[in-house]
Amino acid sequence: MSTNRLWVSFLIIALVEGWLSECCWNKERDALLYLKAHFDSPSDWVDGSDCCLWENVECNNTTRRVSKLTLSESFQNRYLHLSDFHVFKALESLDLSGNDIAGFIQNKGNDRLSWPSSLEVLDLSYNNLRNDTVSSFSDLKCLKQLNLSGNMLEGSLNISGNERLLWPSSLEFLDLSYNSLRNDTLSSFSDLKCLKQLDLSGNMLEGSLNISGECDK
Ligand SMILES: *[C@@H]1O[C@H](CO)[C@@H](O)[C@H](O)[C@H]1NC(C)=O
Ligand SMILES: *[C@@H]1O[C@H](CO)[C@@H](O)[C@H](O)[C@H]1NC(C)=O
Ligand SMILES: *[C@@H]1O[C@H](CO)[C@@H](O)[C@H](O)[C@H]1NC(C)=O
Ligand SMILES: *[C@@H]1O[C@H](CO)[C@@H](O)[C@H](O)[C@H]1NC(C)=O
Ligand SMILES: *[C@@H]1O[C@H](CO)[C@@H](O)[C@H](O)[C@H]1NC(C)=O
Ligand SMILES: *[C@@H]1O[C@H](CO)[C@@H](O)[C@H](O)[C@H]1NC(C)=O
Ligand SMILES: CC(=O)N[C@H]1CO[C@H](CO)[C@@H](O)[C@@H]1O
Repeated sequence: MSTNRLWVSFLIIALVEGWLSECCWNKERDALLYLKAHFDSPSDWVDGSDCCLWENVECNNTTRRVSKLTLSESFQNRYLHLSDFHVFKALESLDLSGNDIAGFIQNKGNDRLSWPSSLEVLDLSYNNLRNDTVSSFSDLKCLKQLNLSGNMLEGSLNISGNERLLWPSSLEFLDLSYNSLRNDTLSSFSDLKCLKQLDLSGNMLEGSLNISGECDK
């Protein structure tokens, strides 16, 4: 009798602590449900279920934290609140392509625009981003792939006055195709020591493009 009672108490505690259910983190599920209000998210995003099993969500098998999120062609607003993504501390890959996003907003209290610092792959292709949004990527120390193809980046990407544009130095793949960049953008790539692939097709590059320095690395 008392053994049974002990066993039942153990079961209850185990369930409450989540030991027996391999579930995703509550905080991350709540954040996904919050995002659902702004994106046309898949219908299997429902409260109470394991968000690691949801469509367009992938988790790390060990930590059960969200590691990959696809929210393409589904955003309903023009401006994205970056703070909505802060809870995803282990997010490595984020696909926000084709969403008509015009810019990013940080909630009050933070003066800088910041993405989850764990990001390695960020796809923002086919949005309406202008060149002043590019500075928000400079703090991403792990970013390897950045896709900004098909946006409204123009000119030299010179952010404000003399401020020099800093791309994350970890970048390996940078896609800037189908924007309106001029050839003086090229000087901003000189610090990219890990760059393996750069796509500048469909821009307004003209004149003599002396990029021998980039290729020698
Ligand atoms: C899962 O997370 C652990 C701990 O952060 C990490 O060591 C591991 O590389 C991750 N696995 C994958 C497949 O990313
Ligand atoms: C996680 O585990 C599932 C099932 O075992 C497997 O299909 C998937 O590839 C694993 N994911 C990662 C990132 O290792
Ligand atoms: C960037 O996105 C475009 C369109 O979504 C795609 O065609 C292209 O292959 C992507 N580039 C990279 C480097 O993944
Ligand atoms: C950025 O703009 C400033 C002032 O307009 C100019 O002096 C500087 O050369 C520009 N830098 C680049 C890399 O184009
Ligand atoms: C960019 O294009 C202009 C106009 O054709 C040319 O004068 C200039 O030398 C070019 N700059 C570079 C860095 O190639
Ligand atoms: C390209 O730039 C390098 C370094 O600035 C210079 O040594 C080289 O002569 C230039 N090549 C051409 C074709 O202008
Ligand atoms: C230096 C540069 O190219 N700046 C441009 C950034 O984008 C704004 C708005 O599109 C342009 O007015 C600037 O000329």
